[in-house]
Amino acid sequence: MDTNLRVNAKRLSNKISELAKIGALPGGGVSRLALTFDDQQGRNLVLNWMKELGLSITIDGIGNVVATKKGKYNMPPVMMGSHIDTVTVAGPYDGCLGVLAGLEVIETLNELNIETDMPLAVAFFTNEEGSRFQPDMMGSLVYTGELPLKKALATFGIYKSNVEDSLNRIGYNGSAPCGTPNVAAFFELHIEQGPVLEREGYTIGVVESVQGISWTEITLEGKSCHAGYYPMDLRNDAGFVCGQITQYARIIAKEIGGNQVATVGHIEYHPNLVNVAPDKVVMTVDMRNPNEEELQEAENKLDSYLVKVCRDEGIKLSTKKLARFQPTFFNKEKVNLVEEKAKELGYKSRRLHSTAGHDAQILSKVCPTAMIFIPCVDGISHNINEYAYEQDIEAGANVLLNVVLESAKVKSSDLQEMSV
Ligand code: HGY
Ligand code: MN
Ligand code: MN
Repeated sequence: MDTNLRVNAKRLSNKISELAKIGALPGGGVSRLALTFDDQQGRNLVLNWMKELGLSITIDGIGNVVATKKGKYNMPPVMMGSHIDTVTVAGPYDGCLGVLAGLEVIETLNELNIETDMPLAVAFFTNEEGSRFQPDMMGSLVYTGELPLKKALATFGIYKSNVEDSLNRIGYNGSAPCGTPNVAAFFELHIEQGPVLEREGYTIGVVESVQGISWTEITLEGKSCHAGYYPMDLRNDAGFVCGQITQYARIIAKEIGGNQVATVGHIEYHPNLVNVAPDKVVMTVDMRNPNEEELQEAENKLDSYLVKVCRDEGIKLSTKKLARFQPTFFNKEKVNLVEEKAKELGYKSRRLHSTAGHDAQILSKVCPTAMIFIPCVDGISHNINEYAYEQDIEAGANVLLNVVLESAKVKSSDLQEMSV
């Protein structure tokens, strides 16, 4: 007999659409870059929903918000969460689904008057995307103590303001301590952001791991010159080298093959004028691979190529690692629980690794962690046409609800231990 509980999918979908109105783009999609006023408005809305659910709320020094529902016993909570900051061409689901599904779980339990043994918490972490301030997963890195708060606050972003000023400006520089995580287990529901589940007809993705990530910022300094007359063989054209690197990123992915991916996503030319060969270019290369050795091979290929092309063109090279995460493997027992609950609930599921970075990969360092994926149409994300069907959202939230209920039970053996 299936004793699993179910969420109210309509209520969850309404919240997702409500939140997506904040930072809505004229042609569709959402833009709520971390620590902007749109992010502030999104935070305020979610905070209101947390208060309406009677949750006790803490905000820490990097702006992470944790909302807790009391349990029978006063002990670390089972936490659900993700992020509500977005890229500038986002859809309504990336990150927000995990946070709002967490609130839906709480609301369902409140309605049924269910108090779990262990407390439950719903969190959103600051600047998961890392688009404005690097590295990505900045808030959860500070929450778990992996990134010192001071260092994060001093980070300058692509708009030349730093995290501290931006956080103060939106009023989310909280007082709760950072770096002393208080979590019994962590679960993150997320859209797959890839085509596998949809293409193969699965409803639930049982995520076993997250691939390694390497973000490099490259600064190329040459000499500007008149685009018209200066002899080609005398030029130190930073733009030309930028083009070579952009193409070579794709060659690295092809040469290494397998799951290797690479892209140049950000380029700033100076002076960025039609008739001046650029004297300075700042660009980024994002490379990822579930296999750490292959990712290191990709980094080595890039590094030696940079030295060669800069020497050939007489360009001064400097590089900075913006983010570097090794492949992360989730807690086997929690991964099995996700698979078991998906099966009990009658959802077709398969195991897979995550190609995108997530807060869960950071929380997995401090507590047993697992992720639940649902399909997104054509696998697209970081794109205004990102879309997930309501029945898949419902399935993902139902699995989250029942996985968390199971995880929040205190075994009698633990009780004896606690009572001594
Ligand atoms: O880049 C990522 O994988 C994530 O969206 N921050
Ligand atoms: Mn995300
Ligand atoms: Mn994202």
